[in-house]
Amino acid sequence: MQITAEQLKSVLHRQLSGGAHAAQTALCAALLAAGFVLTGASASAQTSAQGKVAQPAADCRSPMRLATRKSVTAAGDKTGMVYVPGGAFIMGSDRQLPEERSAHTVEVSGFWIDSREVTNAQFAEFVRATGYITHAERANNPGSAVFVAPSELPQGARTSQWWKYIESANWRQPEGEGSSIEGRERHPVVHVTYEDALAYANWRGHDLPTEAEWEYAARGGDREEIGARTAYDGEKPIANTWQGVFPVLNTAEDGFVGTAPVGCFSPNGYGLYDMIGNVWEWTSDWYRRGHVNVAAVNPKGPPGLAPLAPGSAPSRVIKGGSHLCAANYCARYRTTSRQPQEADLGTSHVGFRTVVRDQGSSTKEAKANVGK
Ligand SMILES: [Ca+2]
Repeated sequence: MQITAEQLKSVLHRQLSGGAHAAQTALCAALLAAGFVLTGASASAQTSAQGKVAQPAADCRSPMRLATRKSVTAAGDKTGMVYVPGGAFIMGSDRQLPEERSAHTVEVSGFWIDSREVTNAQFAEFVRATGYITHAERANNPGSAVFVAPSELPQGARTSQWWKYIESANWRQPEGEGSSIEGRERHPVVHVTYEDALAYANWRGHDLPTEAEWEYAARGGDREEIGARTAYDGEKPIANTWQGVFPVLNTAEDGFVGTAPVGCFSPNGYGLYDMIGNVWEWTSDWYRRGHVNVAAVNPKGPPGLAPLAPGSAPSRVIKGGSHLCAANYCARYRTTSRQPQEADLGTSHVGFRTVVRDQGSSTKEAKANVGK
């Protein structure tokens, strides 16, 4: 049976939900019969809709600015950061998912933010300098959550069907024992908890962004609710997300099955890469469902909250979506999207970037640094 790319896109555009399981099952059976390859923990490449092996974007493996960076050890060093001028914007959305409501006016002061997600190479430099041991590497509670594609389309949408807690998984070996980050030095570091991310940020003299700062930066200068950046320009992927049928079929039309090296897709209006897709990013806000509809200046989110589920840790807000977000599941690859993440749990699709609050930077300095 032949399935064309147009037919696949037609199905995806229906935004299949969990309630359309029969349709998903039929689609998967047809796609498998047509020669598609299922994703799997050991998969390194996928068969595309044309039957060819999907390859990363050609210019993405070449050395770029990161390779020529100075060593990042000086506290407050702004190498690799851009300045985002302060201003007001509409935070949240009344047109999307319930947790994004209510849209409200927020003003943020100017700040510096990493132009790219923190990489394995950068995190390794921090660990070498400090001897830091991440949550997932600690003897009292080792391990982290790893996405493992099921061999067939699961019933319902229970996350335990594709998330596996692997005791040997950590940032050094993202898929557990036997895996490594060799060749992934420029990929975003993953399996870092909030505490791990904050430790790295503090070592650089930086902080983690608030949700308001992150969302404002992700808009790239677009202050309104409508028109905020997403993962697609029409039908063309412009960020690393999941094309196909999550969690079993990853066609990788964007060139990447898992994480991508940072900076492989076009930057937003501030010169920031991968704000949408690749990995979710930690913010410092505690998670609550929805926004309070009150105008705010430099909001920091609610005070510490109770766990969302018994026995779990309180959750922070993560932003931007990841390589696992598909049209039929998650689909949170928008600037206003948000999700809770237990603060003490790392996963294979959550990373971070850092900020420096420097309200004294001049407009001239800001303009000079946009895109760097
Ligand atoms: Ca992808």
